[in-house]
Amino acid sequence: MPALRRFTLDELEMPLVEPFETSFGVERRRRLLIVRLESTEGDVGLGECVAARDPLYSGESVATARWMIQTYLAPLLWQEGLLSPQEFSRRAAAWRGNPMAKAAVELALWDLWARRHRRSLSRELGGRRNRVEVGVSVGIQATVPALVRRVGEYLTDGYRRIKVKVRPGWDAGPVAALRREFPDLRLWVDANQAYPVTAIDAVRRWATRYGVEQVEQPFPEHALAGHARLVRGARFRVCLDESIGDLATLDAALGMKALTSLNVKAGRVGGLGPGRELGRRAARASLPAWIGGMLETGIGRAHNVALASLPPFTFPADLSASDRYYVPDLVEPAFELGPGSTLAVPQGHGIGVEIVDSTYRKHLRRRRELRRKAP
Ligand code: OSB
Ligand code: MG
Repeated sequence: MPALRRFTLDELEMPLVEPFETSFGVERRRRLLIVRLESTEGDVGLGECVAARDPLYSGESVATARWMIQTYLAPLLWQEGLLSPQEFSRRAAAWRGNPMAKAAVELALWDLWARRHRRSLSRELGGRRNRVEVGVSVGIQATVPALVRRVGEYLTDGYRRIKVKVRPGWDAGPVAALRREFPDLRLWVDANQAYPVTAIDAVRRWATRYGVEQVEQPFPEHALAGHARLVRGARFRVCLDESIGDLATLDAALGMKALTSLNVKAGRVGGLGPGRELGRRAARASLPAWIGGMLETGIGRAHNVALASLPPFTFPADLSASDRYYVPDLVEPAFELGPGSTLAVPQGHGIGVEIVDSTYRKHLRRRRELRRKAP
């Protein structure tokens, strides 16, 4: 029976190719944690934590995730042989919250187990596609013409679905300009909870008028009833992201008809297993689901692409080519946009991409070996 030999927790700082601005702030350099596990058989597994330096998107941050992993999660892996990802999730569920910290470890276990089985992560998870359809998420820009130019460049690159970040004061104007310039554009927007529910009529008005196909998370995460009101009679889809962290909440939201699309992020919901469960539950309810992103490096992107290859995830993912985020990326081969606005699903063992050591070392800020406590 194999066991764990090494648990390494790294912190890196990666400069984004351009700043990414959302309703909650601007990110220029991403601080991130990487979990590296090594078994006694010599197999390795990698996981990326999506918690950001500051708790703006959700309550977690790099610091809380580090503390959670060191204090509670790593000791679970030292207790016996090699835990399966599912068993890890069951045990980790004893502690409330902290899904991003849990996901970082869970992702590394999936990679490790897939490599152990000499299978791709996609196959290990039950993926069926060799390529996944993707779009691009465009941050808030300095001016409307700058946004139009940026979107035009992404369309030229080959992206066929564009999601733009919106917030009060950066919505009807930019969206109108995009519709004027690109009449056939498949346009989604994401507000990251920036509107009060009282803004419902205004949101409905510009989204309808400018042919927005999907409005993501306009209202606060707990405002399910507000989202349900927006769904009623809407000519666009209402997508929930931050609101849906677990199956019970998805069931509640489905019961209230509070969503017509679901953004699943493995890194936000506790990992690939929980993400797959959300996708399956959505499919059973005929709710379209798709894979979101959190500006991951090629490590987390590889996990997300594998999850996106599963049947329930039918809408184009927020997973773009490596060069939209980091140049160079941390891994090889980097992700490149292919025909029909797609990314190839890596077919090698595990996540199917390998760390480029020189790049990784350049961005490494801190390394910590988490050892088994003395008995
Ligand atoms: O809400 O989807 C979001 C990035 C950081 C935090 C939240 C979100 C995003 C994105 C980027 O939209 C998606 C990507 O990784 O390309
Ligand atoms: Mg979102």
